[in-house]
Formats: sequence, C-alpha cells, structure tokens
Amino acid sequence: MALRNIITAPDPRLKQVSTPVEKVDDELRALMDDMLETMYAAPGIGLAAIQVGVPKQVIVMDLSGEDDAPAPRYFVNPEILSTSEDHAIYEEGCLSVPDFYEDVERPAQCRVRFLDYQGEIREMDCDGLLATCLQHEMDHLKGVLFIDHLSRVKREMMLKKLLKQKKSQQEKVTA
Ligand code: GNR
Ligand code: NI
Repeated sequence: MALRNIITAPDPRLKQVSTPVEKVDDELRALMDDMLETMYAAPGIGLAAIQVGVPKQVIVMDLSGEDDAPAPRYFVNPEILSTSEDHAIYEEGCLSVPDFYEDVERPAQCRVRFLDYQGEIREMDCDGLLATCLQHEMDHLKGVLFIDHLSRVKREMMLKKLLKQKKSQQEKVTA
C-alpha cells in the first residue's frame, strides 16, 4: 500500500468526468487500498479516485467513529437509483478544498447500485451521513465539488483564497 497525493482546487483535473471501471481486479483493489490509506492519513471520511488523479468511478469511505473498529466501504461504478423528496443540510468539507466548510443541501435519502471490493453487484439504501457523503463523492465522479453548490460569489471567493494558499506554498517549495 502507498499514500497518494490529494489534488486540491483549483485544478482542472478535479473537473474531469470519471469513466466506469471495466473489471474489479487486483490492480483496481490496489488502487482502492491506496485510496483508503490516503483517506485515513488525511484524515477524511470519503475519497473519490479523481482526488488522487485517477479518473475512474471508484469511491472509498469509512464512517466509523474514532473509537470504533474500521469499517471501510468501497463503491465501484455507483449509480443513484432514486432519491428522497425530503432534503437534509449538512456542513460539508472536502480534502480537495482544504480548510473550508459550508452547509450543502441534498436529498436526505438515496438508493445506490454499485460493485463492491470483490466486484459483486449490490444495492443499498442510504440516509444520514452515508447519503450525504455518497452524494458528495458521486459529485466528484462528475467533476463537481461541494463549492459548486454554493453561490457564485462564495465559490469565487473560496477559489481565490485556495489559489493564494497554493501560490504561497509553491513559493516555499521553490525558495
Ligand atoms: O472528509 C470528508 N468529510 C466530509 C464531511 C461532510 C460531507 C462530506 C465529506 S467528504 C470529505 C472527504 C472528501 O473530500 N471526499 O471527497
Ligand atoms: Ni470531497
């Protein structure tokens, strides 16, 4: 297993649309293992492959608490089958948008079909944090960030600050 670099906004790679995986094989499982390790190290509760620069429809997640046993989840080629009428608001963050947290409204429940770590097809009803996080990760597969759900003024202010952060870090690296 190996840690991978997490891409941060603004970066055109985060706007790429991810393509379906053809086969869940050992090579893909190695990617999922790396993603999980990278997510735990960050730390975060979910990660989409595009965040480590791989434009494939792959998501890893672990919503267990600090004191619980690890509970990794893997979603390959996920499809939302249905969403609830009722919505929920959650304060979201993103490893690709470091240090920013904002309320985002999404359907409170959803039903998803996906392939698991073994490549078996599965369906699951999601609600609460699982529904929110899954929809956040599936947005990444479409090249969408949580800041794209905010007002244009807010989004552009955040991107400006992120670009500034990036530039000052770059200066440190090259100094
Ligand atoms: O670690 C993360 N926390 C989080 C909190 C609220 C809603 C979504 C998330 S996902 C985020 C990790 C991440 O960037 N996944 O793409
Ligand atoms: Ni994210």
